[in-house]
Amino acid sequence: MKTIYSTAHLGHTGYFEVAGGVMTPGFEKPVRAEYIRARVEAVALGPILPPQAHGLAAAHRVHDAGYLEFLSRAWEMWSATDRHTAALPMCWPVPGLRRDVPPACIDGLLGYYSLDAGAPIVAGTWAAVQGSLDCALTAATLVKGGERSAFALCRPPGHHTGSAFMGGYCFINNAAVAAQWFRDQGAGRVAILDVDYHHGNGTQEMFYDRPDVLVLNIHGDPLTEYPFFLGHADERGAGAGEGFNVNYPLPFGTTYAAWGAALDDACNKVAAFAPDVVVVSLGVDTFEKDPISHFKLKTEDYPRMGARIAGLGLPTLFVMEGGYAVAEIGVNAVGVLAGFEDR
Ligand code: OKP
Ligand code: ZN
Repeated sequence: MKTIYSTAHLGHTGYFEVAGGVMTPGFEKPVRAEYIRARVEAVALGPILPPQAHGLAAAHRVHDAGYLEFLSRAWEMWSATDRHTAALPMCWPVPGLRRDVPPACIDGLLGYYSLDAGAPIVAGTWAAVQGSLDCALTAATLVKGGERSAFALCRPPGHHTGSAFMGGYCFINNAAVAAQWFRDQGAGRVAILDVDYHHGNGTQEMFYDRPDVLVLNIHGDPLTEYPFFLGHADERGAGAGEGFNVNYPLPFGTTYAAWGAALDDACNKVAAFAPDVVVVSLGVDTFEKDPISHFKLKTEDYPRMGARIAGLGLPTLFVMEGGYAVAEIGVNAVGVLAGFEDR
C-alpha cells in the first residue's frame, strides 16, 4: 500500500490548547505524523510519496466559500493585529445571537467560523492544511486508478470540520472532500467509515441529507465525550438521506469485544450498501493508553480492525485522523494497514 505524506504539516506547530482548564501544549503535534511515517518505513508497508498539489476546487464541493477564504487569510489577519501567538476564537454565535451579519474583524471571524477553541492557527497552518488535503486527494487518485487501497497520512486531521467551521484540531475535512471527489469522478455510492474515537460530526453534517454517501461512526458517546452535541444513535439521516447515517456511540471503557461487534455491524451495512469505494477516517485514539480518550483497544486489535475492513473486498482509502499516544501511534495506525493487507 502506498502512503502519501507531505512535510508541510511540520509548520503547524507551537501552539497550546486548554485541557482541563489548563493551557497545555497541543496534543495534536507534528511528531504524530512523523512516528507514523517512521513505522510505515520500518515495516516496509510500501512507498512513501509526496502529494500532488490539487488546489481548492475539490474542497469547495463540500466547504463554504467564505469559510475557505477565512481560513486562507486568518493568520495574515491575526498577525496584522500584532499578535504572534496562535489565533484562537473566544466568542461564538450560539442560538439567540445573530449569524446573518458576519463580523469584520479577525476575532469575530474566528468565532463565526469555529466549533470550539481547539483549532489553533499559526503561520504554517494554512500550508499544512493544504498539504493534508493534497495527501487525501493524491491517495484518492491512486484508488481511483485501480489500486486496492492507499494511505493518506493527513495532518492536521479533518473529521470535526463541517462545511463552514473548524474545530477539534481540524480545518478541512479531508475524508469528506475525498468522498465527494470520488462521486464527482463517477463513483455512484461512497461509504465513509469513521473509526476515530471521537464522533466525526463534520462528516455527518456534510452528507446528512444524502443517500449516495453512507456515513458510519463508531465513537465515544456524546453524552459524555467531545464533541458532545452530535453523534447520538437516533441521528439516522434526513429526507432522502434517511437511513444513510449510522452512529454507534459506545461508553467509556469499551474494549474490542464491543467495539469489534460495532465494526462488524457497520461493515455489514457497508456491504449491503455496495459502494464503489470506502473511505476510512482512521483514528487510533481508541487505544487504551490514549491521553485524551477513554476506550481500551489494545495494539493487537488494530490488525483485526484492518482485516475486517479488508473483508469487504472494496477499494479503500485510509485517511489519517486522530491518535495522541504518540509512542504507539505508528504501530497502531500501521497495524490497521498491515492487517488490511493480511500480513
Ligand atoms: C480530534 B480527533 C482534550 C479535549 C479534547 C478536542 C478533541 C479533538 C479530537 N483536552 N478536545 O477526533 O481525534
Ligand atoms: Zn479523535
